[in-house]
Amino acid sequence: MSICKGCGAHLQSDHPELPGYTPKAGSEYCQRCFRLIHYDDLMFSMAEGIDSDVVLEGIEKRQGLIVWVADLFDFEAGMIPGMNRKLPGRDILLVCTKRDLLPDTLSNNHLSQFIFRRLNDLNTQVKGVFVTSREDEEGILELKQVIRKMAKDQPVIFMGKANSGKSTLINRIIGQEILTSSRYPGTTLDFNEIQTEDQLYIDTPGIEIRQSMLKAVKEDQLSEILPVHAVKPRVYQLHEDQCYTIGGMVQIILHKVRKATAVFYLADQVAIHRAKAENADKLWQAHYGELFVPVPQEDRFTTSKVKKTEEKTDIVIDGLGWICVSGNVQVLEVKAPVNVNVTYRKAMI
Ligand SMILES: Nc1nc2c(ncn2[C@@H]2O[C@H](COP(=O)(O)OP(=O)(O)OP(=O)(O)O)[C@@H](O)[C@H]2O)c(=O)[nH]1
Ligand SMILES: [Mg+2]
Repeated sequence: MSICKGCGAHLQSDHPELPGYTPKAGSEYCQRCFRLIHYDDLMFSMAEGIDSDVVLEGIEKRQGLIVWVADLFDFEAGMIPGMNRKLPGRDILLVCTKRDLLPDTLSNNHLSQFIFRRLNDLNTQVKGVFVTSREDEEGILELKQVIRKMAKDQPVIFMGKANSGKSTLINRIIGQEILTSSRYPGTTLDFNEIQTEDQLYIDTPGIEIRQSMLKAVKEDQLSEILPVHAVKPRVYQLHEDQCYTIGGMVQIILHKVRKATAVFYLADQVAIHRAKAENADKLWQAHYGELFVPVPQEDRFTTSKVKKTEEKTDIVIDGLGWICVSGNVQVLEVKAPVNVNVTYRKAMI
C-alpha cells in the first residue's frame, strides 16, 4: 500500500473521513494534504488523534541521528520532559526554529545563553544546538552539513512537538516542497521517509501539545493568535496595580506595584486591554466574548497567584506567548483557561 507523500498516512479510497483518503487511484497525496496545501483548508483535525507514546516508541526503534525541533516562540511548550530517558543513549541535535518571530532586539549571544540555561534547568542533554529562521538559506546549508556529518550515513529522524516546524525544516533541507506543512497542529500523521541521493530523512508526527492555547481556541481562530512576523514588544509602564486582559483568553493582574514594567510578547493582532486592577472582574463580565475576543472553546478558567522572585520574570502561556514583568511588583495573578499551561521563568529577553 502506498503512503501519502505529504503526511505519511496510508492511502485509501474507502473512508473519506479517515486519514489517507483519496478519491483518485494512483494519487500521491491524500485529499486532506491536497486541500491543506492548495486551499489552506483543514478537512478534519488530527490535533488529538496521534498517540505520542507510539511516536516516541517508533523513534526509539529506528536507528539514526535524532533532530529535535523546537519552536523558539513557543519554547516552553516545545520541551519534552524526560527526553533522554525516553531515548536512552541516542545522539540528539536540537534545532530551534522560528528565530524570525523573536524581536530583533534579542542578540544571538543572549538567545544561546537562554537556550543552554533552559536545557540545563530541564536536565536535558543534547549533542548540539542550531538556530534557524524562515529566510536564512545559508543557515540551512550549514545545518545540512552538520546533520550529514553527525548522522554518519545513518538515517536522520526529525521529532518534536506538533507545529514546531519539522516538515517545513525537512523541505528546506532537501530544497523541495514535498511534505505538507500547515499552522494546524497534527499535520503529519505517520512516519514519512524521504530518500535523497545520499541521505534518508524521516519526518514524524508531532508529539501532542497537551496544555496549549493552540488547542484551547477553535482551529479557525489559530490565525488570531499565531504570529506571522517578528513580534513587536508592547511595553507598559505602571505605577499602581493594573490588570491586562489578553483577548478573552488570559487576564493578568499585577499586585502591590510601586514602579514596574510589563512587556508583552504576543502576535501583533492579539488585543491587550489595560485597566485598573480593581475593575478586573467587572470588565471581564462585561466584555468577555464581545470586546474581549477570541475566547477559548471551553468557558473554564483557573487563577493562580505567585510571588515575583526574579528581577525580570516571564509569565509564559503555552501557545500564546509571554509577558516579561520587571521592577517593583510583588504578586503576579494570572487567569487562564484550565487546559492551558502557565509557567514562570527567568526572563528570555
Ligand atoms: N515564522 C516561521 N514559521 C515557521 C518556521 N518553520 C515553520 N513555520 C511555520 O510553522 C507552522 C508549522 O510547520 P510544520 O512544518 O507543519 O510543523 P510540524 O512540526 O511538521 O507540525 P506537525 O506535523 O503538526 O507536527 C507552519 O505554519 C509553518 O509555516 C520558521 O522558521 N519561521
Ligand atoms: Mg509535520
